[in-house]
Amino acid sequence: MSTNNSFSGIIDHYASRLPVSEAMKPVSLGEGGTPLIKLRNIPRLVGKDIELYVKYEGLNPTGSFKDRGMTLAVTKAVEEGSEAIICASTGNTSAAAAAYAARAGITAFVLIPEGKIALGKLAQTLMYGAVVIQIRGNFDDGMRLVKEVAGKAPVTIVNSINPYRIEGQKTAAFEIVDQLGGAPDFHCLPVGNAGNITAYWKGYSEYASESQGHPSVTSSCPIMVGYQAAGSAPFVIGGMVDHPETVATAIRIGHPQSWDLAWLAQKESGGWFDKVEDDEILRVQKMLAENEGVFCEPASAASLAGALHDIESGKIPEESSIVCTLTGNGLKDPDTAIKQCHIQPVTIEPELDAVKRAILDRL
Ligand code: AN7
Repeated sequence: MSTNNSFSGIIDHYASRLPVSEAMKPVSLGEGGTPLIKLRNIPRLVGKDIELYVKYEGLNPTGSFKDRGMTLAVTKAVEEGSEAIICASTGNTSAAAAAYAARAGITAFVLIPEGKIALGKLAQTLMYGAVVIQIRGNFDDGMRLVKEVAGKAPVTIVNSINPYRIEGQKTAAFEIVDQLGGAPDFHCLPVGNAGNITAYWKGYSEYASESQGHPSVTSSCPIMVGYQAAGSAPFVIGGMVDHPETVATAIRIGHPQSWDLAWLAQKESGGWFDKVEDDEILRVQKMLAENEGVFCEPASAASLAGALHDIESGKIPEESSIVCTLTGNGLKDPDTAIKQCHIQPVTIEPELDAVKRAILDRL
């Protein structure tokens, strides 16, 4: 789904800032280089003087931000001689793992919670030819099993506990600073395992420390804000959740893997975690599509839904610049999208009069 053909992938583009060698052969699908879209209509609708941007990660090759980390994790796995990778996933990691494994000519094993991943993600993962293992349990069960099995079999884990995933994903923060000419005041993200908020914080921090002593580059760090679905909100509750639930299946995670690092990002940046109800997530997903022409999946809308709530309350003050990461493409989850569209298509006979009536009825 990438739109930027001149961008040759994050390893080539950011080699000097990544743990890579000259000799390395990137396993790439041209990930990264995603648009940062300034919202025009929503700030007006909410009546606030804010600069609000979305980083549209749904335009990566497999339709989510996971590609940034997966290109590096799979490149390294291949370099180290691995012939198979494994992950637990709520859907997007499995799609990315499957695609990059296909590209590298190695095998991907993915553990997914039965019946709880969006249709598009399942379709992708099967098409790319991964070995799909559905478990009668949730993501957290899958993650526990992956860790256990990886100790006993010759497979490389490519969940975000693999440090190369975080290294690859930090490049999104570099892009935002380059696109805006500096860091935003606030950066809002949906949080599941908390790998991504950890990665962004690493990216912003590295860029900011590099620009010290270079007066021409003004880069500081944003305040990091993480939003969770109300039924899967361990960072808000302050402890693990054993039976997470949410319509945003991508972030249906109760035992986050990057627990300590995410708290560090929150503390160091002066940010916070909050939760968003499912109906609010869906309302904002539709609002964004309808008013800006940007279609993201439900989990991604949690970032904007949370931000709008905090803008409304004044916790995020007027005149702030805010970036919300839209982590995945709306096409990933067609079932949830169609279910919430109250205006369904009309069906008519293939005749001019019938078309005219259908149009006039709606003007
Ligand atoms: C669209 O695919 O964990 O806080 O297994 O797919 O870094 O976990 C997905 C996570 C946000 C949360 N938005 O990111 C998986 C998986 C979307 C996602 C998250 C995910 P993290």
